[in-house]
Amino acid sequence: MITMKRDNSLLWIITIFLCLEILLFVLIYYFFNIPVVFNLISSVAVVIVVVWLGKNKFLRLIPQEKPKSTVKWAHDDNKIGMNEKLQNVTRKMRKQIYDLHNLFEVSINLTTILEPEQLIKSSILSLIGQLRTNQAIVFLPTEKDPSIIYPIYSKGFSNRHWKNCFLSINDPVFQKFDEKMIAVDLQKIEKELLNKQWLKLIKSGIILIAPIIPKKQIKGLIALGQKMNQELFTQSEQEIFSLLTHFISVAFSNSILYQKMEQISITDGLTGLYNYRYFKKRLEDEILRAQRYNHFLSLILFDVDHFKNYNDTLGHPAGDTALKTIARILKSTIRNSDIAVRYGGEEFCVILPEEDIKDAHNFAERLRKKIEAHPFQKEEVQPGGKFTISLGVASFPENARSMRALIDKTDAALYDAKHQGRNRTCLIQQNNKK
Ligand code: GH3
Ligand code: MG
Ligand code: MG
Repeated sequence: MITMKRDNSLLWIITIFLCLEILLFVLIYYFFNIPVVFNLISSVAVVIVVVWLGKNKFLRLIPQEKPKSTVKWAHDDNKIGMNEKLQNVTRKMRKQIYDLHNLFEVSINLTTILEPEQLIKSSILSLIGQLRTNQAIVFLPTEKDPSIIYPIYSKGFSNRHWKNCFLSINDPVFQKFDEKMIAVDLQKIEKELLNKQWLKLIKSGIILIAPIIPKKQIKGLIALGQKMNQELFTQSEQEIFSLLTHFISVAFSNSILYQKMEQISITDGLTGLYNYRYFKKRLEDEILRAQRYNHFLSLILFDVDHFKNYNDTLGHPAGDTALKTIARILKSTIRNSDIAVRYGGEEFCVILPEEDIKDAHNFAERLRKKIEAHPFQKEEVQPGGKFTISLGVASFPENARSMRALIDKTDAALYDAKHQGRNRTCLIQQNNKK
């Protein structure tokens, strides 16, 4: 501690000097009888003025350290210790603010990703960056069985660990994740891991695990390997991992919902085939692709024969069932690359990329025969006693060079099929003007 003190030394020198001067004058007067009264009075006056000025105005204030006693040193030591502690707390708080800021940014980024696969990849990268590890893996179920999860994407782990690896979400370990979803250190619960699959995970180097729980229901698992600096994960890092997994769970649930909505917007509700909106966009894309790569592309349009009669006789629900059956037969006939669409009402169409008119005609005939052969409910009510369809076929670039022209030509071919007696396939004629 530093205090301020007056410097009186100069004052004392002047005072002593003047006192000596007075003493000298007195001695001169005493021994030599020389009148020095005036000198004496003036000297006394000077002394008084100097002392007064020195006391009140002109003396410097100089800094001075307090005398050090042992008691005060101990006190200072305490203060230095406190300072260090405060600095440590400040450092920790700064790091936490930095981590929270990063977490906030990462969470915002993740919620903007609507494609589930892209989301999983970005999540893994975020985890690796935030928690300074170079190993992370995500387990998710397949569509078939939501209760079994498999490693679907990993970074930093050797793939050989994940051969035949799967976990059941009904495993008791998953009960450890309470509502707070705090991450679990696998090594700490090693004794409770009865399933061999968990031991595989430990062997592969997994340390922390946290569940993907979008709506209080476990949908998957995220696991982390060792930190880059080989140190243990701190409590706060485990909390960050839990928080991030929570964000990922919410973002994952949103992306699945978005995917479903997107699917619904392009799907026909009754038959599950693509709808007209998707058809238009997809045909446009396929024609562009066929143009770019010089490929064929065929289009088939078909319509149920005398469907009004079927509906009127057997009722609308029976008609709906028949439409669903057509869709099922159609799906079982197309290749993966073909696009089956409910064009509207009882009309359907199929886009056949890279198929020429001959292949498309073969496909159409195969489909027509399948429908004709299928025992539709009470089909004897139909004229001719059979439930049948008529089909029109046209091809790009043979019959049409634009999307609109291709649709018109296919429609014209279907019109021909109806007019030639139904239950048949017609190709567009080069000279067909309809
Ligand atoms: P054509 O052989 O000339 O095609 O005769 P059609 O009776 O099939 O033709 P029309 O256009 O006269 O009748 C189509 C019928 O399809 C009328 C309509 O009630 C029925 N329909 C359209 N959409 C649906 C649907 O979603 N469900 C059911 N049950 N019927 C539908
Ligand atoms: Mg029709
Ligand atoms: Mg019809």
